[in-house]
Amino acid sequence: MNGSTTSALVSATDITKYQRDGVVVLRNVLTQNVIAELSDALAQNMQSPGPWANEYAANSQQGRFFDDYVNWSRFDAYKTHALSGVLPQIALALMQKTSGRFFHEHVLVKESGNNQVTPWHNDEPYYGIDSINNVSLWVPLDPIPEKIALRAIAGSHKWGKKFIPRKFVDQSPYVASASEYEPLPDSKQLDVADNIESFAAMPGDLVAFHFRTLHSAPSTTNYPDRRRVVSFRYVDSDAVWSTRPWKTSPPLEPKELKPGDLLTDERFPLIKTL
Ligand SMILES: O=C(O)CCC(=O)C(=O)O
Repeated sequence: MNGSTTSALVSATDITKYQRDGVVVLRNVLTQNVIAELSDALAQNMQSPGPWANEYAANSQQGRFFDDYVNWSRFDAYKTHALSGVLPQIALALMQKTSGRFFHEHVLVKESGNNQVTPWHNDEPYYGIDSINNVSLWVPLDPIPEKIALRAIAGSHKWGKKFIPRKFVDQSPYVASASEYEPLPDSKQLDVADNIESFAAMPGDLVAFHFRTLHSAPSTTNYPDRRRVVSFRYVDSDAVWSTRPWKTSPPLEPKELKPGDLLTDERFPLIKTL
């Protein structure tokens, strides 16, 4: 059997929407207990950043934009909720698979008064893996009103284009040109693209999006609170190790893996339907 069954968490309509649009919001799928555990882990993570943590705030006059990733083996709550409970089951249901792998978690914290827009981008060109069937589960730990909501261009995962990634710190492209890749369209053009969906959300909700789906998020310049998010990223069992014409993000070492190898490596734990 290929597909997993639908559940109270993910309806057939959600799965159809995800596969058609490459993005869907799921409401009230995480308990406040899970949110509290992830919030504690994130606080510890900010106290003890990993080697690949970043601060994107341009100067000390504004709130932080902190991000970090691949810390799940250091913080139990990340690991527990990445590998058991509802998140892997939601990922498998959306991918319509009975097994897959956890890729990594990524935390993104914008404090009040941060002027950094998360630029329009899709995630696939940053990653050192190739995967057709995958999903990121963007889990907000704070209320996300419309003015700071994640935006996504529905259907962009099927555009069949490979975009040169942008640096979050200044929105510049990683490289001027690269074979098979093209520059991202201008942000102002994407801001008015057809099919933009915007996801105001509450803790307990999540936004699921495909690695090829273009997405962005506003700054918190005039927003009075912080905005904490953990994105949990999953792939199906067909995902393979790959290279890019630039340093990948996260900058994982190949170790034993060669391009084209399945991700049979303890860094990418297996997930299965219950
Ligand atoms: O939360 C954000 O600002 C962006 C999130 C994002 O780019 C991601 O999770 O891939």
